This record gives sequence, structure tokens and C-alpha cells, in this order.
Amino acid sequence: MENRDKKILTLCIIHQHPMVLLGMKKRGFGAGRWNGFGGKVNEGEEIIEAARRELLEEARIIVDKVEHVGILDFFWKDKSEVLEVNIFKANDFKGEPVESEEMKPEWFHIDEIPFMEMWPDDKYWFPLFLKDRKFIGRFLFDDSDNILEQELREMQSLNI
Ligand code: 6U4
Repeated sequence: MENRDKKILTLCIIHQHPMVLLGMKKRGFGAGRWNGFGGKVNEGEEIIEAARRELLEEARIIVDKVEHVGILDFFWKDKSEVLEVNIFKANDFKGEPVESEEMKPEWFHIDEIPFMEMWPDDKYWFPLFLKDRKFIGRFLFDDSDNILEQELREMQSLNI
């Protein structure tokens, strides 16, 4: 069960309190939703390097210090695919976020995060993210991406 078709992905959110930088996903998986920046980890690539690469590709920004804050597994009831999404936080970056083929960046105040237009799991873990906590979890979706089951745990460290 745990090893069925697991894909390793990154998701990086810039947090400059009280604002976060999100992007509207314009195509592919999750199109039409606001999210952090990220994508698949290439073979032989460090996960943290993949997070940096995706920020550059999707928003044209460069991050140096980036922290691994969460690991979430996503399952679907009728699919064998499992996504392991590694969540990262960066506070500082170089450059100016610009729209790419994949994402349209926009800053949101933490009191106005558009949860209704995001993945349904985000409203559960975002509060931990904003409080600089670390977390792991798993979410089971139906084929319309509604949450059927979930587990979310705050962690002292992700070295499990
Ligand atoms: P390419 O190869 O670029 O066409 P695509 O199918 O568009 O890939 P990709 O690589 O951009 O997908 O990755 C999907 C992104 O969505 C990753 O950053 C992880 C993120 N993601 C996936 N499931 C999510 C979920 N349930 N909640 C969430 N982010 C999720 O907040």
C-alpha cells in the first residue's frame, strides 16, 4: 500500500509576515487553484534543490535559505498513485515574482488566504505553516478531490 506508484513533489511558499506568496496554477495538475510553487523531483536531485529550481522556473525568484516544514501524502480511493508533497518555507528571496507559463504569482494577507480556491487539505495544514510549525500527514480523496480521511500531526522535527 505504502509503495504503490509514489511520486515525490515539492511545494514552496514564501512567507513574509503577514503576507504569503501564492501562485494561480494555469495548467496541469491542480490547474485553477492557488498554491505554493513546486513540482516533481527529478531523478538524482535533492528535494531541496528541486524546491529551489521550481521557484525559479515558476516565479523567477531565487531562494537561498529554505526550510523543510512538512511532508504530506495524498491518496485517492480509486487510484494507485500516491503523492508525497514536501512543503518548504522561505522568508527571503531575490528577484521579483513574475508570471510564468505555469503560475500567476500574487501576495495574500494571511487573513485573506483563498482557501475556497485551493486544495481542500490546505485549510488544515496552513495554520501550522503560518505558526512556523513542522507537520506530517496523509489525506485520502475521492475522485472529485473531496477529503474522505485525514491525519495531521505536528512534529518537532521531520527526521523521522
Ligand atoms: P508538469 O510536469 O509541470 O506538467 P504538473 O502535472 O503540472 O507537472 P506539478 O509538477 O506542477 O504538476 O506538481 C503539482 C504541484 O501541486 C506540486 O507543487 C505539489 C502540489 N500539490 C499536489 N497535491 C496537492 C495537495 N493536495 N495540496 C496542495 N498541493 C498539492 O496544497
